Amino acid sequence: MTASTQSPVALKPVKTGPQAWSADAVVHLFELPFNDLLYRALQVHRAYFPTGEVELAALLSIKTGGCPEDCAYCPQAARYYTGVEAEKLLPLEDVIAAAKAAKQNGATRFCMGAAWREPKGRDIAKVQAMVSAVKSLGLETCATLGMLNEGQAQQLKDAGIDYYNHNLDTAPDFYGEIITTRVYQDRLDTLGHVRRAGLKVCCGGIVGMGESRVQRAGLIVQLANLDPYPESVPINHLVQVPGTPLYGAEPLDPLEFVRTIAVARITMPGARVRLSAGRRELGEAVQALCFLAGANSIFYGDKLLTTCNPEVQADRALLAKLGLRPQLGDSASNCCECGA
Ligand code: SAM
Ligand code: DTB
Ligand code: SF4
Repeated sequence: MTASTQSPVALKPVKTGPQAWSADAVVHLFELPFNDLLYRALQVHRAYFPTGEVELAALLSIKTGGCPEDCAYCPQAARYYTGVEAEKLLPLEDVIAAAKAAKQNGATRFCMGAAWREPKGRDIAKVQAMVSAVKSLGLETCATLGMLNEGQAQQLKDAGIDYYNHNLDTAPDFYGEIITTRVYQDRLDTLGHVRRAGLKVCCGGIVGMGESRVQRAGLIVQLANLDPYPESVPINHLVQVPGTPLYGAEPLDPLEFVRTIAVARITMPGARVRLSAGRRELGEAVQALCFLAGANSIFYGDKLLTTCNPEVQADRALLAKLGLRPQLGDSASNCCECGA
């Protein structure tokens, strides 16, 4: 039996690697009958993640609002009147308190987000202290701070960060409709700096912004052909926030969102595919389909950065109802107060 005819369960679970997905091949996946697509995605998911646990990633906005960029989806852009006020960088103690609470709730990864175009030198030093403190609690660390240069990526690496989140957001040919204050190549450059510094990459995008199916496929092509593809792939469903240009956009068919998750799973088989923003709006039944389609990570906690996420109790109940087990951390049984 050749590799291409082997059943997926017999495939060696290689976690990352180049795939060279063509645009046609990815569009073809999107166009499969729904059940055929989900069946393929489920096979791939089972082969690469036999135990099927769901990662719980906590998210904290360490610097909210006042951002100079013009991302049309974003409530934190200073130029849109969304009710989000600009705040200062959180003090270290607040970040530590949030990380301890997240760990106590069962999260294994802690992501710190800042509404910056890019961090300044003095910002990085403060974030380095946050990363070290959170890591010492036994949590995986991630930050999303905007564009990074090579030196900044290395500084975060030196502080012990595990992942850097920087999204491509959409397909190259739709990008200009959404953001004009930086170009696609800027994002690819940051991802290159992150990779070369030896960090794990968390990179995904948003769907439901008025893009076409071919453009959704175009985003997946970009992600899957990163070499290696990201270890972590957040797929956000646009949260429509009043005051942003995308408020009132034509809503995406929820089954198209499920398809996007399935295609991400098939094309990036070893990645953590995260069902990210928009879960409240999707409801439980669509989320259940997303888990079937290969999502194996969620943002966990009552708030995303500025918008609402399902409540922790509701997520626990949903996972229990579906018989899905949360991923345990290396030191999940440790006391978060004393590290014992
Ligand atoms: N400022 C940094 C940046 O843009 O890289 C980091 C924070 S930014 C809020 C992180 C990501 O959140 C964006 O790239 C986008 O994918 C996602 N996001 C922001 N607003 C969203 C919304 N309203 N709905 C869904 N996803 C959103
Ligand atoms: C990602 O892809 N989604 C998260 C995280 N990375 C930083 C952010 C979602 C933000 C949703 C809008 C808000 O809460 O402001
Ligand atoms: Fe700023 Fe990031 Fe929001 Fe864009 S997505 S406006 S860069 S906070």
